Amino acid sequence: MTRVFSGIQPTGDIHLGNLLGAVRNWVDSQGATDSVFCIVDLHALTIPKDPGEIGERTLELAQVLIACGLDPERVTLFVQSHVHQHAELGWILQCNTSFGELSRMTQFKDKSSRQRDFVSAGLFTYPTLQAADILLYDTEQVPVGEDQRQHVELTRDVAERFNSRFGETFVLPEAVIPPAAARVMDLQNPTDKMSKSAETDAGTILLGDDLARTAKKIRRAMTDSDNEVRWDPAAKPGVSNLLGILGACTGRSPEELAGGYEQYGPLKADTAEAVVALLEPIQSRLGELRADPAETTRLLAGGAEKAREIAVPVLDRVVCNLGLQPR
Ligand code: ATP
Ligand code: LTN
Repeated sequence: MTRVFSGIQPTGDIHLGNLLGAVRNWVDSQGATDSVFCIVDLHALTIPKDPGEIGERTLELAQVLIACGLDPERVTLFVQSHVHQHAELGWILQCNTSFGELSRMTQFKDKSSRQRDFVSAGLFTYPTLQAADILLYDTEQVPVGEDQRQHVELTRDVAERFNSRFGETFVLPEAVIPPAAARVMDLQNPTDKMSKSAETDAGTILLGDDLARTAKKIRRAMTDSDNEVRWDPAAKPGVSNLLGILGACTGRSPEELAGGYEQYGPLKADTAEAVVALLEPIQSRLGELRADPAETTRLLAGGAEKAREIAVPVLDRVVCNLGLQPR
């Protein structure tokens, strides 16, 4: 089976865009692939946080992922800092990546320009830790959003360079980017993507939101004034976003759905109903998991054990090919 690896940062609350654009694809691929999913808490350290915050959010994110249907029996779900090999390989790869390569990373340019007081060295070397995440598992495919393509390309370049200097060591991974239709837009600002970091949450559907509030946010979604229901993301971003969400929830195409509506009202009502139906069972499972946090902790410990079974021999291979003194 194809080895798949992806990582998600424990920052911010998970929203409908994350669910429909990423997490649901992970859930659907269980069983057909050999998947490893990592909550990348060490990556979250690159931007200053209060003590304890990352730990709390890590547990929450694990609960959300499991509530969304990720099954720790069928995939490997674990926390990055629980598997020391990530940090160790991250250092080795830092020493095989050039300053120039890292300087070209657009995520660094973006994120560093938004930090006023303190730009950590870790924010700059972040992509080498991400490369370690991926290469430690002999990963073939990395499902990520378009914004991460550059980091996966860098990972390939670093792996190729290492292989040519030290002999065949790493499998070369490939980014798998979902189609743009999987992009959920902000309900109030439909030309921007739905995002954790939006200024207000009126256009964002959080997975933990009260369902009555969720339905209300959808009924109040921004649409345009001509009152014609048509799938046309460029000319009619608000209506197309609702059709896209309804389509993603019901497994139908947005174009086909558009033909069934004459007015915005019924489209909004049906979209609200479909989203509530999607979120209801997730919230009820989330409630159970929150009532028993020890269960999630136990599942994560099991995940880290499975992860180490793959990561330890790969790091041994790296150390051996580098020619360090055997341990
Ligand atoms: P931020 O809002 O801070 O940019 P984010 O909400 O984009 O964060 P990430 O942690 O960067 O979330 O992404 C997690 C996953 O969710 C990625 O695979 C990303 O492509 C996907 N994703 C994020 N937002 C959307 C969206 N609006 N529609 C579809 N997929 C999304
Ligand atoms: N950089 C990614 C998160 C991430 C990741 C990974 C994704 C860290 N390590 C390994 C795929 C594979 C982000 O910011 N979304």
